[in-house]
Amino acid sequence: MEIGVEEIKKVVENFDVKGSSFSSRKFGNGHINDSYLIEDNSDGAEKFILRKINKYVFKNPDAVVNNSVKAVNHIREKLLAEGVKNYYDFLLTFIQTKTGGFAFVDKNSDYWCLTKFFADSYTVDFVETEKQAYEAAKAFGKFQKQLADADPNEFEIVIPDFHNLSKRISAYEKAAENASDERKEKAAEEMKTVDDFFRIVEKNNSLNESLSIPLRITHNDTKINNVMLDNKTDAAHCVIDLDTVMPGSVLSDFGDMVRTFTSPAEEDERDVSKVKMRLNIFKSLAAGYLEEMNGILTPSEKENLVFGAEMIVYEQAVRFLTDFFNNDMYYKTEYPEHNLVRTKNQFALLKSITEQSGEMEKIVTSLSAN
Ligand code: GN1
Ligand code: MG
Repeated sequence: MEIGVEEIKKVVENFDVKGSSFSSRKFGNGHINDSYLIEDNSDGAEKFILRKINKYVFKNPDAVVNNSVKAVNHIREKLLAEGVKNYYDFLLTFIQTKTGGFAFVDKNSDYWCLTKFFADSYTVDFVETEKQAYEAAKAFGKFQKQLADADPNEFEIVIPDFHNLSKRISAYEKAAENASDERKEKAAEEMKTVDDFFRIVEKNNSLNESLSIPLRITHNDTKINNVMLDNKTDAAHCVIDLDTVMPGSVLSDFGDMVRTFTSPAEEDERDVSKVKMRLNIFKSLAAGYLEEMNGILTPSEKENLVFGAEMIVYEQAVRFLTDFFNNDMYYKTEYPEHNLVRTKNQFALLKSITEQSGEMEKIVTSLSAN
């Protein structure tokens, strides 16, 4: 439901901000939470992002806020120890509410968070240049590196089994059982593709059983549009959207970068002939990421980065298809077949990745040998 400007203003007034006259507009392309760009008109200088946490997706919004703030505090300490005085240029700043705490809870029990907006920066929904891929991947790598010594036990699980592929498959099977015949007929080919790539689920299960991939604090939504890039230099200011920061595996973070950086088209592009894994962009991505994380990753993590890409793109296709069968309860959609279009798009990308996985492996091997 669309929220009026006046209501937004009332929410903002609960935060510890100086101004008294605010304007707002809807912001960003997130599928889950609602975001607004807030401008403080009284002194004109300050801009903020106000976000309402989606209660359907995040059953424990307190955990979302706590994890985000914990991650930011941890990174701030790191930057200060390195002598970075303008740490706020490289880190999200959460604004406190007037009563303390970092979330305002309204009368509908909705949670709202306010963060400072990065001036002179931009986001993209698909990568245009190798430099953008390099910088954004370096930013996500740095984020993982800065949190590498954080204790995973101190972070809460904001969404249980978020990247548990077997459970995603079970949810998909259940949704397919209950789906309308019409939706199932439309998705017949994609249902077959889920089965055709089942080896990914099997490999993932055996990797999990081997316990060779350590649990780390990961971002879990490493989409290209979750990095703020500098207007002038394209260097990354910082990563945003910390809702899903929690214990996880680097394979899924790396995989989600490959998913959202390497295709020249957005994830809901209907013309799947435009969807492909661009090897030059992958190379820049891997270079930026490994520049930060090469010294930290275990051999098994490095060996499985490319598999992480296959796994995440497959998982995302399955998630979109599941939601299509569930009549679009989870992701925001703009038309009835939106989730099916996204599924087809992701499967086209998966095919392109599997065709080039040998080349991708070679790139990772040579970069991680440095
Ligand atoms: C959701 O919030 P947003 O749009 O950045 C989703 C991700 C998916 C992504 C697909 C909490 O991210 O896991 O990869 O859509 N977030 C959640 O674009 O489910
Ligand atoms: Mg998100």
